[in-house]
Amino acid sequence: MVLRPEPTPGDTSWFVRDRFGLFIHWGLYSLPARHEWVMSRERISAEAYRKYFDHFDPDLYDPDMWAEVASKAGMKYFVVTTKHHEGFCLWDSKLTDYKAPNTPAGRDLLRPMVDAFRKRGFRVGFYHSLLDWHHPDYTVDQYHPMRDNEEYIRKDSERDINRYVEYLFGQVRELLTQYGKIDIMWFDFSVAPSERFPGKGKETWQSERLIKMVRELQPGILINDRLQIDQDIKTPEQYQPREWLRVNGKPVVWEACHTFSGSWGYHRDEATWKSVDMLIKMLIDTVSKGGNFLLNVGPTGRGEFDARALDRLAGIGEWMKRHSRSIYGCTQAPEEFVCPQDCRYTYNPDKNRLYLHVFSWPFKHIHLDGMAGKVEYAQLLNDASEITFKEHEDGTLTLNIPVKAPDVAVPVIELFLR
Ligand code: H79
Repeated sequence: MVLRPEPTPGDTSWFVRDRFGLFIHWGLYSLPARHEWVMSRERISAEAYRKYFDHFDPDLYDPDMWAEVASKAGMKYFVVTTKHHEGFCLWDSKLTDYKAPNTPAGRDLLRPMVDAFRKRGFRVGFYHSLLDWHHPDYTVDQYHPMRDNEEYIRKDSERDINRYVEYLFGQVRELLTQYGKIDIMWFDFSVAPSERFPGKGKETWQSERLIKMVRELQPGILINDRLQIDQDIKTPEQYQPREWLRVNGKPVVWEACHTFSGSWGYHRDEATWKSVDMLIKMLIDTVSKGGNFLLNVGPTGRGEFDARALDRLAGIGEWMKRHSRSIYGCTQAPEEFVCPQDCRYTYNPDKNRLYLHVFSWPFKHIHLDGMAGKVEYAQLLNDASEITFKEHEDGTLTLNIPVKAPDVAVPVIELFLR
């Protein structure tokens, strides 16, 4: 029996088929180029941060190229930071001056991106920060850049977080009414209370009312879990769950989000870049547990994907070109199929095919316990070359594999089940 996630209010049918998306973190923090949390980490005041606003000039921005690169990597949807915690808006919001059109960029940067990705068949997702370190009514909490500034904290008594929340509602309304059909609304995040400061969660954000508004404006939309009320998607961040994510014991729709290098925003000097091989294995591992994979790129302040990102995306695309069949429309294999060592199974329930991903290529044979009599035909997915097999009385099916592994990042054997 194939596991199915619990139904949710939104339409997840496309989401669990497409499996692979692009996250984009682009904002003023691409100029300091040392993590999107730079304002908080370095306790930078809104005034001191202003220099990035004044110098934001992405003259090489080419969203058509972004969409092309993502499409070639095999991605099917994208989620872009309309506003990150720093408060800067990529679109032409009528509710603030702190927006791309007022920087040297001089225009709405969101619309051409949405158009370019849609043109290539992408579903559209908006990331929107609940935190806002620029808004004058946003009160201090444990992450706020001014959390050590007593004078700033004292003025909290003059701040009215409800005025900020009104702004939040107004901006979400703009985003969901001016850019056509939006498929995902990705809110980030609810703040836990600390010793010194109260938290901000579903009461502060008025999450119930916000969700209601989002659903009225965009029926069918998917909403993530960070408003402190679970909706359509659980979103583990930079970590791989050991098994299909469950809530109250039941499997749910989930999406792992990951970076190339630990930073979401463009980070010039970050050295911990994952290899193409590792990223492909993370994608496979996620789908083998019934999840989606949302992989992030942080474009530069000039508006480009840097060479390291392009290299990884091209490498993933090279693999996806021949192996996407083991990703799209696939999910965790039914429990009866016991996965051999160093491998991952994915399963396409419509086609009744099982995909054996071999993370470490063994010598000559792979033994599949209990599979005798269940396989009609087997082949390597990269070149459709037959894999012969022998069935044993104890129920084992032994695949005869070449000594030399196929020259692909992760070889996949496609098993056509009876
Ligand atoms: O937008 C991306 C992150 O900026 C945001 N969510 C993704 C999608 C996010 N990352 N972490 N958090 C939200 C929660 C807070 C984590 C923290 Fe830290 C750990 C804050 C301080 C320590 C990591 C290191 C982030 C800043 C410094």
